[in-house]
Amino acid sequence: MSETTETIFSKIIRREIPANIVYEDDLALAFKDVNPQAPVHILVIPKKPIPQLADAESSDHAVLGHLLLTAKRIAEEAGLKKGYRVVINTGADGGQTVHHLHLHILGGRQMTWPPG
Ligand code: DGP
Repeated sequence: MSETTETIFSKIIRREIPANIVYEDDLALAFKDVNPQAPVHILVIPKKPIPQLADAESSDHAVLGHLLLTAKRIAEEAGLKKGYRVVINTGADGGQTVHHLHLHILGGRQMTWPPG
């Protein structure tokens, strides 16, 4: 398991830095990405500081399922009726820059494949 470190997302959870928060419950927080790559770009994070998907454990199955269902709910609330993409960048090759697990919800435009 990679080392658990303090990240900017921990500070957002604790309201130490501002973010445009769109959803919160006991397990998860969702807020608009500061550098949006689509008309809708929202991040969903667990409050538990799991650094990356590769560090998730069997005991995290409930929170991982909750993150996906939360992403679905937020996409519905954002009006993404035509579809959307959910992305988890993991580790260096995955392009992860913030080492606190997060799901990107991207929508409001046609996505392309393959991703970069
Ligand atoms: P990733 O490359 O998958 O680790 O994505 C990290 C995302 O986090 C990136 O799209 C930009 C976003 N981000 C980084 N710092 C902040 C911040 O301080 N506030 C918000 N709202 N988003 C941030």
